[in-house]
Amino acid sequence: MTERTLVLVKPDGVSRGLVGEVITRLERKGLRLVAAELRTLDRETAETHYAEHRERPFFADLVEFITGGPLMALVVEGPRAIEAFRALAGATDPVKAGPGTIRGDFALEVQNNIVHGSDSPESAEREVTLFFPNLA
Ligand code: RTP
Ligand code: MG
Repeated sequence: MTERTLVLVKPDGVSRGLVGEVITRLERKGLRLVAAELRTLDRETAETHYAEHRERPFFADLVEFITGGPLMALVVEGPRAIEAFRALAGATDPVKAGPGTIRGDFALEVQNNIVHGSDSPESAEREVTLFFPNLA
């Protein structure tokens, strides 16, 4: 069944010139771009996006990081797109992410891990609507 997921190339990925690399990898996998926008998040949107982590010790740093420069927001579609993109991204901690994954190939630090991908159908719906309210 076709589903949609929200992918972010985080500010570290944008500043390192990895937008094209991420898009190439997801397109090569067979996923399809539905929407794309380069934007800098305001604090409120960032805190809403990462609301599940509000009580975590890294939350303030995470919000600083994700609002610290432009990010590339993408809506991506395909069969099991949520799981498919999370597999392309690799583990949250880039040192544990396998070689061949985006995080495994391009990152070393847990916060600066290049990409975000929605983690469930419920998160995907919430996040796609947050970033692209006009998307049907
Ligand atoms: P994401 O939400 O960004 O796709 O990443 P994820 O599901 O793999 O990981 P999650 O547990 O949701 O964490 C969200 C983001 O917070 C940063 N983080 N920092 N300093 C830390 O210990 C720490 N832990 C997580 C990362 O940027 C992570 O992707
Ligand atoms: Mg997450």
